[in-house]
Amino acid sequence: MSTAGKVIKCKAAVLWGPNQPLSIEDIEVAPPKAFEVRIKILATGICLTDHHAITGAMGANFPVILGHEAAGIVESIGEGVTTVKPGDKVIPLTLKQCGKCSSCINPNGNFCLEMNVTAEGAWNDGTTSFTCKGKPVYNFIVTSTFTEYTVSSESWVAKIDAAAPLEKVCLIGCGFSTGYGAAIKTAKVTPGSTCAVFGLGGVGLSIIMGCKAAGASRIIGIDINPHKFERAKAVGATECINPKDYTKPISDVLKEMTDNSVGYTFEAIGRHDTMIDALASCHMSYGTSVMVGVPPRSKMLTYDPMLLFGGRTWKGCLLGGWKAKYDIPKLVSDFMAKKFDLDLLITHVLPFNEIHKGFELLEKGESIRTVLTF
Ligand code: COD
Ligand code: ZN
Ligand code: ZN
Repeated sequence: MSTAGKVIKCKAAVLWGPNQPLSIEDIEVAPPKAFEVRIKILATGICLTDHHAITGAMGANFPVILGHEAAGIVESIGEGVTTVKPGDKVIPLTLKQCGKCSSCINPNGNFCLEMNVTAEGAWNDGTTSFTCKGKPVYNFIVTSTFTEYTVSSESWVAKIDAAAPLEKVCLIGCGFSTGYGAAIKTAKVTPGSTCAVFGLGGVGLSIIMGCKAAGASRIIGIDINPHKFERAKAVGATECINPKDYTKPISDVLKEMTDNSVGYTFEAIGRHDTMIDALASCHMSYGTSVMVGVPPRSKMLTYDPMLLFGGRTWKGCLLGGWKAKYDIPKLVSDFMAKKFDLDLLITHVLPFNEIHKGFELLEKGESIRTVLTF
């Protein structure tokens, strides 16, 4: 029996307030209105940003359904939707693409200027698509994927290859694309170059995969936790170093190791001191450093402008710089063509009802990515 046009009752993990446990609840999901898409979620990763929303480090309206790194199948579409249809495999997007604003029409922009309209977790008319116990439940970055069904807007949904394994390509919705794009799309790493990656969590590993795919000949991983080195080497790092093993600044260590030839550096930790270290570690004249880690909120950074005076480039990026609606399907095709291996990032696969265990693994630093399946 078709569910199109009807309210769907299903299970979702609802967060009623900051620092509360995620609660698996029965919720109602409204049918998609004009230009909306209702999606049956089949796999979702757990990302650090979801954890930030639980702890309050990232703002959200409550109650909320978190989750933003997923893949699923379109269940039904609202009036006017033309780019996806029921049955299509899709990835819900955390960056919309209106296709018309100055950012969308520029080949180098991916941060659509219309992004702020849905920042409150409700639609433009103030409504939400979810209810639980008679109360409206807000969405998270328009994705809300810790639920069996979600509703998104057409410009926030990308149709992907019908043969794609959803329990793997869900990572292309956030963490993988962020790191891989930082190397390929934002830094535009060149073949034969030397790269250094600060922070060897899931984002750092994805950066390494991007550097490798771009043809870098040396990729140096840097982390204060040497347990991270093995996996970093498995995804493509040619060597790994621990700043704690040296007394001199890490930028000097890298300079000596490479005969002063580090073309690209990446910061995937989210700390001011390592952002400066990464900047100082790329070549003083032609080097590029990309800030990928989310900087601490509302804190200013002081740095010596001489670091840039010689010609270095300092950049940042969101979702690796990809134009989400257009580039995410291409990344899925690249995965299908075996250009990279997502299995190297997936350390755990759990059923959705074990979501708490997934967050515990994240808190203890035991997982790179946990994928929840429905
Ligand atoms: N020096 C070297 N390594 C360090 C240091 C230090 N001082 N401090 C910590 N580290 C290491 C840790 O040992 C760890 O291995 C690594 O840094 C960080 O890894 P994780 O696993 O904590 O984090 P990730 O890889 O999941 O990445 C998260 C970031 C911290 C990079 C976070 O800022 C982020 O998610 N950035 C992506 C931003 C983005 O665009 N997201 C899209 C929307 S969610
Ligand atoms: Zn994320
Ligand atoms: Zn736009």
